[in-house]
Amino acid sequence: MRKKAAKAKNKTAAKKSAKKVVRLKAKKPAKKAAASNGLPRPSSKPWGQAGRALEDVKILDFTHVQSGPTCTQLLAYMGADVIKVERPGIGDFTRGQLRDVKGADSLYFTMLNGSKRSITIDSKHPKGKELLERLVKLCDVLVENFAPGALDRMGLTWEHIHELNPRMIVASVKGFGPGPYEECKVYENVAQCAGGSASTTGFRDGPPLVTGAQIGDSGTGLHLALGIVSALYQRLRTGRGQKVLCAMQDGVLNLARVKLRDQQRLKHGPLTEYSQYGEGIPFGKATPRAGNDSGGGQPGWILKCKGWESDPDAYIYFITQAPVWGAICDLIGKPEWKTDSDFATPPARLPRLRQIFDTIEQWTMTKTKFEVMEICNKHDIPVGPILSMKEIAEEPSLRATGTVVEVDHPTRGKYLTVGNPIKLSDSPAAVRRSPLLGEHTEEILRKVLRLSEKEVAEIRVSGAITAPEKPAKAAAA
Ligand code: CAO
Repeated sequence: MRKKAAKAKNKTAAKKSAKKVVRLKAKKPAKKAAASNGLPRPSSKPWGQAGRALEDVKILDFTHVQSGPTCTQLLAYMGADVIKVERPGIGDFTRGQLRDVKGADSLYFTMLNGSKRSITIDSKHPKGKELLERLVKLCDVLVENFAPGALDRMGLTWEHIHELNPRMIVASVKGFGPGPYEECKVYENVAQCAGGSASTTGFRDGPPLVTGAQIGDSGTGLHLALGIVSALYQRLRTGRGQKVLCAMQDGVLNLARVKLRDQQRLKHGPLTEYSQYGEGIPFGKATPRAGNDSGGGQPGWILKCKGWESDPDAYIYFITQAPVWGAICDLIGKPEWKTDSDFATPPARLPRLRQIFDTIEQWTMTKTKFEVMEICNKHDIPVGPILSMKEIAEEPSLRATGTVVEVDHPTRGKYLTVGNPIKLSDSPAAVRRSPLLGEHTEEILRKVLRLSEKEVAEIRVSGAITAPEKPAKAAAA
């Protein structure tokens, strides 16, 4: 009996555990479904061969100059089909600006419009308007950086676009957001000044300075690209487009946020990491210009290296990061500073930064910037050689990663451009040369808008895509 009972017990246990197994098995697919979040199965294609990130996205690109084109070029690198609309016979104004090769599109244009297609349409011509409306219906995103009101004057108000295509995302760069300056035209340096960069750049005893990096134009273009990709993602849920606005003033301020941080810190005392603190110079009411002081809590400065007398770029940025202070002292021949109470701790060093950097410079001046870099990196000391654009253009590692790319152009020959600085492991960037003015007009009319030969011929003579031509018969007569 006991045996029978034991057997029965075992059977029930076995059944229970079987049920458990079954239950576990049954749970698995449910778990899988939850994890998939409605996404397709992971592709089994080799990395980089599953299409590109924005492959199915069509962009109607009304951008010009720098801010907007930076954005759409990045989207094109990510795989979007970017159709750049340009005025017939003129195009993006920058095609002819800062021209270095006679008759060829300028580097200003070519380096901001790679991997795009160009269609010429006169947006003020009735037939041109018709073509644009058809493109609006087909595209996912319209990007523009005209002066305020210009798009509306073309008849492409948000309401009209939304009516034609409720899924359309309309992305704009403007100089300022809503407010007293919203009607103003804005270029790079205006934005650097209005966004707080210029007042905080330069030396304390000199005028405000603008930076070489185009944080107003290219910086805002980057912000806009993020806005567009986010709107595309939201559209997957909502099914509708939205307006994306990036004001250049806001973009610059976002990049200068550490200076707004310092503005607020001023209420509570001096900014001790600024060298003016160590020099005993009182702070005013606003964040001052900090020369080459580092923006973070680890003091740094630009120091001369061997050859500085003749080479304007023989300098290095040197950071006296606290954890490697001992190594720095040994390198520069000041081992006693490791224990000297005037130098041993970061707070003790703050009033003596000038003296410290002058002493480090005596050492860096005996070496080239690359030698300093090599020696310091062995000790984990953060330093940055001041690289000239010539050195960057010739740097093999930047070529190898596709950050600097050489492309061939039919009228200017080979030129260097900046490839995609954002590397996606499954979506390698395809960097192509910039298009000639209207190079893809007919291709787009035929293949995107699916117009017949007759329709294309009619448009050609209408003056909507080129300067009006005489019809063949009239020309022959
Ligand atoms: N067909 C017909 N007309 C066209 C056209 C086309 N395909 N493309 C553009 N145009 C017209 C526009 O309709 C506009 O005409 P209206 O003023 O009569 O409506 C005109 O060309 C030029 O537009 P714009 O005012 O934008 O150009 P601009 O050279 O006078 O100003 C800029 C340039 C950059 C100051 C201004 O566009 C701007 O403030 N943009 C927003 C901020 C920005 O992006 N600045 C970055 C510039 S990069 O440093």
